[in-house]
Amino acid sequence: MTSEIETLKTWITESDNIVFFGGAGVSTESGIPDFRSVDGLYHQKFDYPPERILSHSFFYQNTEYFYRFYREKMLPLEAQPNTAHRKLAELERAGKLRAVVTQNIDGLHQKAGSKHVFELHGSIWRNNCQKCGKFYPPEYIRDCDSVPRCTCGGIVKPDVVLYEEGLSESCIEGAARAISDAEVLIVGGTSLTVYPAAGLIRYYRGHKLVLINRDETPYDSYADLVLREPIGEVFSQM
Ligand code: CNA
Repeated sequence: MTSEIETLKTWITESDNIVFFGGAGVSTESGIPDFRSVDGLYHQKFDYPPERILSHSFFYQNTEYFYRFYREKMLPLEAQPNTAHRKLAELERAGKLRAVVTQNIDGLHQKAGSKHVFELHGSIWRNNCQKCGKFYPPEYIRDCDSVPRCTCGGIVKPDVVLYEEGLSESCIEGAARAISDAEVLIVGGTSLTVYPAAGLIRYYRGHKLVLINRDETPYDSYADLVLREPIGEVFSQM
C-alpha cells in the first residue's frame, strides 16, 4: 500500500465530517464514458461539437437531433454503481460522510444508497413537460422515436442543466455550505474545468483536500494529497 493511500485511510478513519465532490470519472468504471478523457465523448466525431448539442439554444433549435444524441449517449439506465459509489454510500451510513456533491446526472450515487446528494447538473431520472410540468420517467424518453411529447402536447425535457442554463441556487448554496464546513474534502473523477461547479471547491477551508483523478487538474497544486489512480481502485483499499 502506498503512503498516499495510508494517509487517506487515516484521514477517513479519524473524521466524521467528510464531503465528496465528484464528476464523470466516478462513473467510468460503471461503463459510462466521461467527456474529456481520451476515450471520452469529446474525442468522438459528431455533426456538431457535444458542447453545442448539449446547449439550451440547440435544444430548442434542433430538438430532434438533440434527442437522437441524448438517447444514444446520455441515458445509461442499466448502469450499476461501482466500488466508489458503494463505498461513499457506506461512509454516509456509518455517519462519516456528510454529503456527496456531484456534477453527474446518472443517479448512480442514489442507486448505491447515498441519501444526501447535491446534483449540481440535475438528473436524467427526472423529466418534465415544458408546458404543464407533468413528470415523466427516463424510460419514456428512451422509448420515444422522436421528440418526447406530453399528453398536453408540450415537449418533455430532462431536468439536466444544459450549457447556457443556470444551476439551481438552492443546490449551489447547500453544496457550498457542506464544502465550507467539511473537515476532509475528497475530490475525484473530475477535470475541474466546468464552471461554476469546479469553483465550489474554493469554499473549502480545511487542510485535508484530497484529489483522486487519472489526469492532472488545475487544482493539483492546492491539494494536500494527490492520487493519480482509478477512483474505484482507491476506494477498494479504504
Ligand atoms: P470530465 O471533464 O470528462 O473529466 C473527467 C475526469 O475524470 C478526467 O480528468 C479523467 O482523467 C478522470 N477520470 C476518468 N475516469 C476515471 C477513473 N476511473 N478514476 C479517476 N479519474 C478518472 O468530467 P467532469 O465531471 O469534470 O465534467 C463535468 C461534466 C461532465 C458535467 O457537466 C457532467 O454532467 C458531465 N458528464 C456526466 C456523466 C455522468 O453523469 N456519468 C458522463 C459524462 C459527462
